[in-house]
Amino acid sequence: MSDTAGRKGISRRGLLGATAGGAAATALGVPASAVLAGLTGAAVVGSATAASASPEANLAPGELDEYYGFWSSGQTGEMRILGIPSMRELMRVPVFNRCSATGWGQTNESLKILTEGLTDKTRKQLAADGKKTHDNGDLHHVHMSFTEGEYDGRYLFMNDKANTRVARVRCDVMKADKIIEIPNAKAIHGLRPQKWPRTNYVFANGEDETPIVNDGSVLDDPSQYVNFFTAVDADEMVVAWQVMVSGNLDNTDADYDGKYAFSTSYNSEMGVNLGDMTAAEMDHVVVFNIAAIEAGIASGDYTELNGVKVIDGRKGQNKTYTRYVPIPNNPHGCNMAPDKIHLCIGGKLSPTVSVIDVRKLDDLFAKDIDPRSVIVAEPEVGLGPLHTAFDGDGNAFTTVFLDSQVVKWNIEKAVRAYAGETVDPIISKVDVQYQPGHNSTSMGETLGADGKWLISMNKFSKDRFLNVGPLKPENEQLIALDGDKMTVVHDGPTFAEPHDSILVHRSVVNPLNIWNRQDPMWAETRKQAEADGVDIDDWMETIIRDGNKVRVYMSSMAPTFSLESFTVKEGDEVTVIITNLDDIDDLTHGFCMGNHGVAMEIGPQATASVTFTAANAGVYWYYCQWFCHALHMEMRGRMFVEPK
Ligand code: RUQ
Ligand code: CUA
Ligand code: CA
Repeated sequence: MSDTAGRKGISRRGLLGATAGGAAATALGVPASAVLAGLTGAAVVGSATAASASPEANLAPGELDEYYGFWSSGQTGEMRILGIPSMRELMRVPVFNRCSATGWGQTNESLKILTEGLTDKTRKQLAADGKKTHDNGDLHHVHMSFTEGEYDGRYLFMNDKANTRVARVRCDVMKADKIIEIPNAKAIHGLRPQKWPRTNYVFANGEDETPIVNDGSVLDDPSQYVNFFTAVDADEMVVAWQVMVSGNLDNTDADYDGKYAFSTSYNSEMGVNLGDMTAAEMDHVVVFNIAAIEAGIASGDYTELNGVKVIDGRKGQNKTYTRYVPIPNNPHGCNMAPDKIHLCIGGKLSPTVSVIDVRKLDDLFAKDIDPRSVIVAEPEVGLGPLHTAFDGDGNAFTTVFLDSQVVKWNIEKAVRAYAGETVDPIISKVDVQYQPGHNSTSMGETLGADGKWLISMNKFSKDRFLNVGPLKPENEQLIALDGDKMTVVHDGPTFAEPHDSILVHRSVVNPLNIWNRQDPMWAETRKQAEADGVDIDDWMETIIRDGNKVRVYMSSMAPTFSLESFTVKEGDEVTVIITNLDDIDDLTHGFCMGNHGVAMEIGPQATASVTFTAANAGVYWYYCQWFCHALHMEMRGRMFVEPK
């Protein structure tokens, strides 16, 4: 199947009518794969239900998926890659977490990425705890870079709510290359790339309020508490500017014109407990005027705070930068429709989705019109609306947490109903299991929304799976979109937590199979090797002593390390640098130093290094911990630690 053919509307299999046939055949005990192979083709063509356009979820073994799913993992702190529609988990990419398998958080290359963007306060905190980096994260939102409203396959950006960070993952190797801590803000939650003209900025919301000067002199004076909206320069991965706002910030999105960004706030009250935070009838959405903010920065209308240029966009301040649109009650999700017009805000405590027409925002800023007049629809969708996804036909899919449903509704009809017409915008509802948070549609946050698949990411699985103890998996469900119908076709248990995802057509993503030797990931290591007179692109078996620091250079080629053994002294700080000289697809080696808590991945043509202390005299085996060869078990060697 050509990639572009599968992208719009009906799949090849849908055209063949294999879906309806597959379901019928499965009921009769015929494997769906047999139907796909055309074995029962004649019966399918003759079937009255064969006209169904419902896409086929079951892939035969070896068959490739049509979409990449890029998944957040919540409090696990990693990014995950799934194949859609099969829902097979393809890869876990450690980002904010410490990874036992790959050595992320331990190798010198990953530690550089994890530590270079930290603030001084965090360095102090880590040093106090004897740590180099945080080893946890809370990764909620993964989004791809855009060019003119379409995914461009360059980068994925993601937040860490736990430790106020933003990370970027390179799509060519699927590894993080930049991680920065955001100054001033606390708890980066909502995160979205700019869609138009390209992702120059990544917008990031600080969810938690703190005193402007957070030095321990202020506790219970809400008037001194603020929150920060951050624009990260997506190319350089540095903070471009921040806007100080009133209320807190939850989720964010950007328009398709490159003019505005938006953030929901559930705590316009600036409360510090549940009662306070839910006290007001109305909270708000903050609208950020990008060009005005850039002009304000350029003209010097900012305060410098911890090295960041901060614009004051609080209520009652300069209204050219921000506007506050009142929204009922503790709003949450913030999703821009691919019609380029409608921004959908999930009401959470209100059963409504508030729809903003972004074409009215120019007047909101220029003419000071009533902020509520930019609302053009407010359909009642059910209890606990959280997030909204879209197809390419003007329809929206909103998760309703308390009702445990996904609700399909038509945006245009909702606008007409709001204007007084008697028309019901609700098209259909489907029960999901249970309590959905985010949902996502195939290509749904781009101009190429294709309305084929919907994922409902549910916070609870309850009775859907075998009991595994008090801690249960969550459940993400694949829903086939077929005309007005939504059909749950797959339950997928996930470990903490299927927070959010994007479904990206595979034609957009083209990762490498083998690392490029000149990759910047190990540039520092290369520099050190050059200083040591070692060529890391070639066979290496060099040991450099530099005081009590020892650098051990070796190569790996299945099934051997170039060094069968090396000797150091008790108390030495040992750095092992390995280049994997194999340049074969899928031939990853590992290095694990027994009883030292040291292990790492070395991909084909990659260099990786790790530093540890040889604290105890004796013989220690190191081994390849990535199955690579029939003689993988024999791929090992000894470190001899001489007594002092
Ligand atoms: S937010 S469940 Cu962290 Cu994405 Cu809405
Ligand atoms: Cu090399 Cu296993
Ligand atoms: Ca509130």
